[in-house]
Amino acid sequence: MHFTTTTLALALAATVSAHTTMFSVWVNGADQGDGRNVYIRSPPNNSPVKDLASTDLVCNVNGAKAVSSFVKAAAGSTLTFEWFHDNRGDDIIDGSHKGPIITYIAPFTTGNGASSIWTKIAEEGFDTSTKLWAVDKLKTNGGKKDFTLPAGLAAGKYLIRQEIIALHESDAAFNVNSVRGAQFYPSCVQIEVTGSGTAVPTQNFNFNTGYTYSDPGILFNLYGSFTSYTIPGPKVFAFSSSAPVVATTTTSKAVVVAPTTTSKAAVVVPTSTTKAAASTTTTRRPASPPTPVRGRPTRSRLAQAVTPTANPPAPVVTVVCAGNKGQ
Ligand SMILES: [Cu+2]
Repeated sequence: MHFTTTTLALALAATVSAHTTMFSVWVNGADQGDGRNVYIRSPPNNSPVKDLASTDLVCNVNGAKAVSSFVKAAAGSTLTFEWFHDNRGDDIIDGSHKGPIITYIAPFTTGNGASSIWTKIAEEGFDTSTKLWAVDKLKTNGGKKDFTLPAGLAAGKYLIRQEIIALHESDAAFNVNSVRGAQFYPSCVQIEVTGSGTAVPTQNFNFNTGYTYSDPGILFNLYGSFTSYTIPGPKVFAFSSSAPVVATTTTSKAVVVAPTTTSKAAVVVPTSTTKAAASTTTTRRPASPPTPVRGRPTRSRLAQAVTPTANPPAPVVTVVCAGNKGQ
């Protein structure tokens, strides 16, 4: 069977049955209701974005279409973003679509967000102890992904962008083979934060320049042997004034850490116990990257150096991700 890129694109566009998209937001366990085109800048369908140069990578196809409402939440709240496949509460996303879930925040803009305004506030990749991906956990959790709004975050309006990256075809880069490549499912939510915090997100990350086709978390062979996964993008940003407040939420961890270094405990604790474990193991990079391979086109030296060992030559594994299979 042979498809041209155009044919495949049309086939995908003709169905709404593929992939995943966001339904609603919960604030401290309270459902804020169907947020599609209300407080979520919902795309017209649940198809992925694969072109790293496209502004759709930031807030998806309707990223520049501001919506009318905002989710109101106090700084320090637990937010839950709820995803679904075709109908709320279904299988959420096809099981083949393994990968990380990453959450970023930016000052509110009515534009598409395609500039250096983003700060990473949460991430979950591959759990080396359980061998589970963030997507596996999302499916067993009914499509719900929790993260904590930084406790010291200054009041005001923001965009929060959560993305699922599906790695079932990411053994080839999209710019080399446009029918494959990592699949990005970005969704942007309009949030109004309340509180007396003063911390502002200042990581200034830009998706179109910060994500590259050679990032080890974007060019990744899911079917090879791997022991860890490097989540793309910057590190989770440390909001200086958030630590003392957040520390009260993770009592068990605090008890363990506190006896040795009480002052450090407050700094270490910001993320939950499980998240801390996940991010430590998944974001580890080699202490000294191997010497970059000569003569290859360069994009990111570090990514290039890591890729050959992390991703041995890909066996051709075809996972159908077309709408006509209901995926
Ligand atoms: Cu899909």
